[in-house]
Amino acid sequence: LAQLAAHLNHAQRPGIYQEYEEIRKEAPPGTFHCALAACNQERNRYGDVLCLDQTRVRLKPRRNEKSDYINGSFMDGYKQKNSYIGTQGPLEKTYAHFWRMIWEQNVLVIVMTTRTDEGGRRKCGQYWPLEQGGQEVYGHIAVVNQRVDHHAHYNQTTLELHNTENCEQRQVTHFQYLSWPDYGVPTSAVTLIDFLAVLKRQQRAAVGALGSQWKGHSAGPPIVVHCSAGIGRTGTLCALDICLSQLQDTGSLNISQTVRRMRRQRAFSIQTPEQYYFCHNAILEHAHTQGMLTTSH
Ligand code: PTR
Ligand code: PTR
Ligand code: PTR
Repeated sequence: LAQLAAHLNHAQRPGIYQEYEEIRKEAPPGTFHCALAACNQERNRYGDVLCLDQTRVRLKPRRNEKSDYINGSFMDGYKQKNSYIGTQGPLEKTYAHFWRMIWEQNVLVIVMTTRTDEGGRRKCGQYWPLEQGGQEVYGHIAVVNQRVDHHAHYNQTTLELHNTENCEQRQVTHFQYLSWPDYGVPTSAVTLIDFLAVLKRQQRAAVGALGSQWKGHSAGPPIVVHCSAGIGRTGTLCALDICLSQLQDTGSLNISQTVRRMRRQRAFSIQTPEQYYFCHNAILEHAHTQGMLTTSH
């Protein structure tokens, strides 16, 4: 831990930026055939943010539908396969795909780290009913907004999903973090790390409530994380989560390795050198507030 502190304390911003540049130069280890297929173009929010074929989430085949494509990728967590699905902010044309993915992957927690509009531009569609009591139907999934809780930095919304084909019903919690502009970094590391803790608590509670109904691994189904493109803020949040878990488990961490591994699954994860630097700084700040570092800087 002392070593880590020394590393973080002495790591100068230019060195960390340089390290990020090297990571960014590495080509994604896979193919983008499906994401590039002509019929799937309208399913990508950004023409230059595509999913690797090897890790993309496939929608279950349906009659009369030719494509199983959604711009979303499975991402491993700390010692856990498929902890997250990183995905783009849904487009109007993909709302129904998004909700199908949520249903098919048994998702319990959705994390949104963008606002729908930023700087006068649409960053993400309004893909869920915003108002308490509101209801919308997306393909064969009906979504009811049961309750909204407003917190200083995020909103927490309880959604009830109805599958109109088999009449099953489920609850999903939607979190929207409000203090994080795109290409930027959050206004406060501690606030974001507190937010992470809230997400994990909710996931644990929801998996626990499923009891024996849930047959997958103990951490539960993937947590869906999205921003606008689903790489910058999404990658930063997931990288932080992984590094903090590793730190807690082993007392050490490796940010560059975590980010490299992540980019092999969700290509282009972490979009700017500032976001990469933020990961370092946030962990250091966290370690200080937790009293994990005895040396001061
Ligand atoms: N990403 C586009 C490009 O590089 O060509 C430009 C672009 C930037 C398009 C932002 C849209 C943008 O925002 P939004 O899709 O959220 O409105
Ligand atoms: N081509 C887009 C652009 O740069 O405008 C791609 C893009 C958009 C990349 C947003 C990252 C973005 O940020 P985030 O992944 O945090 O939404
Ligand atoms: N360099 C540390 C050591 O002395 O073993 C371990 C370490 C490695 C700590 C990397 C932090 C690291 O972060 P980054 O991968 O961003 O350099």
